[in-house]
Amino acid sequence: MKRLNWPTKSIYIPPATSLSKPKKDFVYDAIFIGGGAAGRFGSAFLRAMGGTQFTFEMDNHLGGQCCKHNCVPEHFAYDNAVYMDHLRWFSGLTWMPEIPDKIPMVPIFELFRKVRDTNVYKFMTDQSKDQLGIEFDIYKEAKIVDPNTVEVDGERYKARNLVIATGARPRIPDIPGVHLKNVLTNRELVNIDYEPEKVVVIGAGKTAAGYTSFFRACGCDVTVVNRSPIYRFLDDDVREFVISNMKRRGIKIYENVKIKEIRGTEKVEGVVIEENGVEKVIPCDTVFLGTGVIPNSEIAKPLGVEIGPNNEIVVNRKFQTSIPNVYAIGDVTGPPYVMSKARQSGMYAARNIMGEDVEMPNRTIPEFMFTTYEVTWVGLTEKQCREQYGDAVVIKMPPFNLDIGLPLAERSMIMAHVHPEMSGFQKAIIEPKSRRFVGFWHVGYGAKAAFQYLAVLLDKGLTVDEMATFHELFLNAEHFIQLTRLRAGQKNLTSL
Ligand code: KPC
Repeated sequence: MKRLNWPTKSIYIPPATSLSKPKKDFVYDAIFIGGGAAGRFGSAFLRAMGGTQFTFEMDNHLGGQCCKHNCVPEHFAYDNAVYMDHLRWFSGLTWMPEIPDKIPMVPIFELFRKVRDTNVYKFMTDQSKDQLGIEFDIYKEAKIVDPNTVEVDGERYKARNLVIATGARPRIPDIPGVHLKNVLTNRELVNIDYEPEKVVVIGAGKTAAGYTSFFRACGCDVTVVNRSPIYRFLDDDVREFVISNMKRRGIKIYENVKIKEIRGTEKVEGVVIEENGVEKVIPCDTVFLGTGVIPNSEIAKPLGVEIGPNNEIVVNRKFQTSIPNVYAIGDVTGPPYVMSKARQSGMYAARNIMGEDVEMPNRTIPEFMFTTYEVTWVGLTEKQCREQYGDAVVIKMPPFNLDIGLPLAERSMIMAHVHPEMSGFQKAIIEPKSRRFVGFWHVGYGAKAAFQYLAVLLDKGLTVDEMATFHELFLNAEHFIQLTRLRAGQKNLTSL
């Protein structure tokens, strides 16, 4: 089975002294297959509890796809996109320089790779070995022999438990032409060696959203095509702000279209779509596939573990598979494909392996995606609140169609003074009878971290009366505290 089929141009090889040799004639508490976020955190937690482990990693580093071509470059591209976007809107204003129409992206990804291939991979090695005491080896493809045995380089190794942490890969849609040159997923994008001019983005998941805005900020002509309405998971008001601001920046969007073909001879030349029965060719030199991921569960199939409809290994909340002593953690277990689940699943597998009887609690998960704004949310939409509770009170900023630069704080101050209607948007959803918050939404800059804690407060039943007593760090990116205080005096809450 070939899993490591993405371009590997990394220059980093950990020093031999960082790597361990697995012991034969020894029974580990656990052998981890895969040292990404899930495998690395699981290994570290198990070691912290006094367990013995060995982790086999196929790639040249621990830390997985996050630092290689997923979350870190996505954040790096987003950060570049915000700078570029803002400088475009402010070009020539006060002290701001004039910005060229086209900004090359190859040097941006070169800089990312340079730091990744040295500092980031080195940190993953050094922390894992020196601070966490993880025993691991790289470039090692493990084969599962039975629930207690793996085979690597022709040798067999034993453990009381097996932990499968093999991640997921981009889902490649079944569209003619999908294998043409310059049809990219996020894996190929970080190694790009040419400058795209016209990009068609297929799909509208979170990765696609971030890169769509990045391509546009670089000055590319960008079109999004999707089989259904995009970003339906967002609250309606938030969705409207996000999409109208993508369009304001010149991004073209085709929703509810059939994607019939990616056309080209050697390289991609266009995407053929069908809209309301009419065929249309969108010329382009690059296609970005943002069509989701598929778990790498193939390694476990010979064991006979239960596999779900999306190729995921089915697990319970202890991350046990259908086979005793075989655990699966992280993206290989299917959605949600989020870091917090990857890392926590490793922790819960380790705790159960070490004799505890614990399940991962069912907490509300905060989420985010990038456009040229940071879009962050937790809990219900206004519509879901009305469906679930029959009513909803909302606190919004700006509260109606007013061109006012609110919310504003660091990073949105200049926008608020130059293009106030573009500074951002936020919304809190309250169930009025209990006065409890059920959802928080924010589009802007710098509010993401707060949502990690808002999620916990929301699960604990945070009320408007409690939030009114919080201390805001004015000017705060999200104005939830002070806006709530403007309403908490009401016996019968009304929207703001
Ligand atoms: C630089 C960085 O921390 C991103 S990669 C994280 C991988 S891991 O710590 O194993 O979750």
